[in-house]
Amino acid sequence: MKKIYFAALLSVTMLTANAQEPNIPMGMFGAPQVDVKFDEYKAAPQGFDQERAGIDKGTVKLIEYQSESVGTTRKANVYLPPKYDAKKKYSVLYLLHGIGGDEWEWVNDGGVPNIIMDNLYAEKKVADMIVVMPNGRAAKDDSRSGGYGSAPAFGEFDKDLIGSLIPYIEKNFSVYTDKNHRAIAGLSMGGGQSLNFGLGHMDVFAFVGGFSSAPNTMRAAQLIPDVDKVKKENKLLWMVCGGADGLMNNSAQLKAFCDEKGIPCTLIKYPEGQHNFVVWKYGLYNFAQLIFK
Ligand code: FER
Repeated sequence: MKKIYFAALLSVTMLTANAQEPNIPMGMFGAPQVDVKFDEYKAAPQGFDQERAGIDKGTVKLIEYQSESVGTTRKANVYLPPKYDAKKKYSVLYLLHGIGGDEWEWVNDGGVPNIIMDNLYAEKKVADMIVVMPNGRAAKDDSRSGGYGSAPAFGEFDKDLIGSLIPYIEKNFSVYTDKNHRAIAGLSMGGGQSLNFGLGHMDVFAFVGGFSSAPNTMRAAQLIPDVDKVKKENKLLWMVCGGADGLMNNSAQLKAFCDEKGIPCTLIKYPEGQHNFVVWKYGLYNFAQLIFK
């Protein structure tokens, strides 16, 4: 029942114009209308998201920090890789949730980021990194009950992220503190946030990923006012979206712009993929292997 309600709300919202909605017609049922050349889809190997016996495991820790912009104590989950060693230095991936989620969505609702990362570590396919999963709803009430009404709070989150969370992480964990060791990616609303904040703050993040990014994604010409700057400063702009996801245009309009301007950018269409963790797990699995390298 909840699912049906959510799907109905999603399609109604997609057809309703809002300030950040694409300037591109969404078409019947939000079908993709931007003509774009997708990058090659390569399936993830069987078992990439299954817990494996006999390998070292990381841990997920809930942290609390004082948010200057929101004025409250806020929470985030932090994945520390197997054998996290404070004598070493790690890069940081900030991994954001969707409109119905919070700091627990990736961990508890089917994203299994710790399993995906543990498996990648065991196969030596990722650089040393920790993964920070914040609450992206920058409001005093940052609970899931906010629904679509909390969309503006998602837009405010960069102030909290850059002003309070990043400094907290850099003070309390053994991590590098420069843009070349920070990445941002997320699912749906979190994908839009990652594209907006990642490209909007290229002095903070060099690696940017959007998985099934939502209509909060800014239009490409606004997002990338300076083509030369993004070519110089961004090290990775990587997106995936399900082929059966009505939100494809948010990613496709950015990909089309980048292709036209010669900006390196990846957009993979997950075959028949819908708006769910099948696509988002694939996103994390691939994005994590491309960053900090
Ligand atoms: C919308 C459709 C989808 C929208 C947000 C979403 C703010 C987000 C979905 C998600 O995060 O799963 O029109 O407007």
